[in-house]
Order: sequence, then C-alpha cells, then structure tokens
Amino acid sequence: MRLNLIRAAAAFAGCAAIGVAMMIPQPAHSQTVQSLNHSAGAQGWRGDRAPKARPLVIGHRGASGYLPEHTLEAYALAIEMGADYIEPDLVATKDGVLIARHEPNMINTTNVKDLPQFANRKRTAVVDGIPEEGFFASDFTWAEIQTLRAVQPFGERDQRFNGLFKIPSLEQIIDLAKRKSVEEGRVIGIYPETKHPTYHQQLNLALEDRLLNALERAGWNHRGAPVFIQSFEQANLKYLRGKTSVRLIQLIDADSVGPDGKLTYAPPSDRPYDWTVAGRAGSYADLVTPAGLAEVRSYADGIGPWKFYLISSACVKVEAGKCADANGDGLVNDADRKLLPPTDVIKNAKAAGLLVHGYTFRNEQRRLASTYAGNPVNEYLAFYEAGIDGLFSDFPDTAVAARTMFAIQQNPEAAKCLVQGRFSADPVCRGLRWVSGN
Ligand SMILES: [Ca+2]
Ligand SMILES: [Ca+2]
Repeated sequence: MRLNLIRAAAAFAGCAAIGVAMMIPQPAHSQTVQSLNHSAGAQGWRGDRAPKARPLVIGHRGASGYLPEHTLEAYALAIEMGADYIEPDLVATKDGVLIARHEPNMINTTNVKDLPQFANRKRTAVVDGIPEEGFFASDFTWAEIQTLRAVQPFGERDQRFNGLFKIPSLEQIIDLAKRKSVEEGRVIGIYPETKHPTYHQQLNLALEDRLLNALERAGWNHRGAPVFIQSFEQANLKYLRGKTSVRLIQLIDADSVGPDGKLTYAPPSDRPYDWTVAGRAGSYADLVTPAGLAEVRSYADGIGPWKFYLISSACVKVEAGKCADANGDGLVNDADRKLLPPTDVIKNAKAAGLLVHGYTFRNEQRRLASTYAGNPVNEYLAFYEAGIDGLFSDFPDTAVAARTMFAIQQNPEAAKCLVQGRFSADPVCRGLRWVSGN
C-alpha cells in the first residue's frame, strides 16, 4: 500500500519533486501540482484561453446528496467519488469532544428526538441571537453522542439510510482521511468548519484550540498539511492565524438573491456574528470589496463565498417585484432564474492573493438556474470557466466528472489521457494527469 502511495505521488508530482512527494504526501493543489499545471501550459494547452489551475472538489458534509451528512459513510463515499477534501462541520459535546454536525441543534440531523432516554434534554437555546428548540450537542457527552444515529435532513433526498450511521468525532474523520489516502494512492484532505465560534466560546467549549490540538496530534498543524480551516466568523480566524500556519478560509454569506440578482442581507446571515457582538456595523458584502479583500488577506488564505457572489442569477419573470413561476411547474425556485455574467469577485480576490472556494453545488433541478438546462454539469463548467479555485459539492461525483470535461474542453487532446490511464508516459498526459483525479 505504501508503494502505491509513493508511485501515485511520484506520478502526479513529477520527477523534480519526487523526493519531497515520497516523504510528505502533498495535497492535490499543492505547490508541486501548481508547478505541474504551469508546465502543462507550456507544453500542452492550446486555444486562446490561458490554462486554469485544477479546481478542488470538496465533499460538502461528505457526499451529502446521497447519504446522511457528516457520517463516516458519507465522507467515504465522497472520497470514493474523487473528492480532494472532505468537509466536517464542527460542534462541541458537553465533554469537549469535537463532532461533525452542521448545527449544534441535532433535532434535524439525528434520531435523538425519537429516543425516550433523551426526551428531557429538549430545550430552547439561543444560537447567534436566535432562540431555537431542540437537542443541543453541548448537553450530551461523547459517549451519549455515540448512541445516536444520523438522519437525512433534506426531505427530497434518500431517506432509506436514516438511523444506520453514527455521528463521528473529528479524530475519527482524520483517521478516515489518512487511511483512505493510503488506500487511494492520493492525499485526501480535511476542510473543517468551526460552527458558531462565539456561541461555543460563550459555552466555555471554544472550538479553536481543540481543533488545533487534534491537528497537532495528527501531525497536520503546519502550512503544508492537507487542511483548510473555514469560518463564517472573523475574530476566531484572526485568533487561529496567530496560532497556526494551516490555511484559513473566510466564509462569506448572504441571506438571499433579489429578482435582479443583487444579494440581500438579513440576520442571521448578514454579517459575521462576532461583528454583531463587537458592535461592528456592515455586512458580508464589505468583505468582497477591494478593501474587504485586503482585510481578509491579512489573516486568511482565501474566501469561501456563497456562489451567487461569483455568478448571480436574475428572475426570468418578475411579478409584483418578486420572482414568478416562469417554467410553469407551480413552484418558484432557482429553475425560474437565469444566469448573469460573472462578477469581478474572483478576479479581485485573486488580485488580492486570495483563493476562492465557493458553496454549495447541488444537483437537484429546483436548485439549478434555467440557463443550465437541467444539467448540473453545466453549472460546474460555468464556475470552473470563471476561474474558481475550488467548490463545495453535495454531489462530488458530478463535480469531478465536470472537472474532467472542463479539462478536455480546455485541451481536447487530453481526452486520450483518459484512455491511456493515469500513469501514461505521453507528455500531454504528464501535464494533464490531474484530469483523472490524481
Ligand atoms: Ca460547512
Ligand atoms: Ca417554477
């Protein structure tokens, strides 16, 4: 197995970097691969478009379009489908164990509401200023969490796996990524999100040092580790910058998109919650101005914007100032919208030295603008073409397939590399080896 890893690492890293690649498996977008892409531009790319670097596919909450989110099974499926990174959202248990859940409130993502032994844990808690009723991770020990099972929170997705899979800890997720890296012969990274950092600090269950301790134990608390840490808040990223060289991503949210494609802002999605606590005015929109991007660059390595910041959409038909049902299916959703040209956020972010990893890409028809003609591959192609550096996908298999299509569109000759295989000696394939997901 070790031999396979070395062989694959050498194959994608190229001869010059072989020593480094053998000693330290590098993340897929690492320096060695960047330089590989650069050389591909010199020897193989053609047409009038500049070569674009290989965008990362991040398995959003695992392959959450298929299996209940934030389970080892969902993460493993994402890896099986070719994701470069798996994305655990982190919340803390009562005894300070970091576990993967999208919300501190577990009512929608686990079977806790069906377990009589925990009925008395139901309560109302205030998360980022908003009261909500449910079962909160900070009221449960890690031992208790292990008795819960995950359920699929999206009603339109497959419910047959409800009640089967456990809630994993961060350490179990790191172990999975490492084991799968050896098995797959490529480096699988993790992309943890600190969920509601201020809320956790107020509970005396701060996430940041716990996360760094776990990375330290894994040997991953360093710049070259296959790790990105992301947060919708800002102060905790600045704190992390002072304590780690691991790459940091500032997430940038909004509330909704208006009929004209302009983003709209309303609590709790209007600004980092730590701004509200600290009395800072403004909104997430401030972070994508040139001044805002420069501020982000002072503590982070990239931005993780909602995808509408990059390519927005407008209503096909507007009635009374609102989107109308343009396609006549009786519903009003993204399918009743059409794409607008890309904004300059990617260009400006790159000019500021920031990566751009956008969210969230999903296959369901109602989530696709009419411009994509019902085919989610077209959405990925639009964002790859716009120059995105990575994206969070609930369906990583589609994201990976679209990335291969994008590479072939950039250089049709690369199609032969699919036939020849990932270890082909063909110079074009050497430059484009990443087509096959390596
Ligand atoms: Ca997340
Ligand atoms: Ca409709």
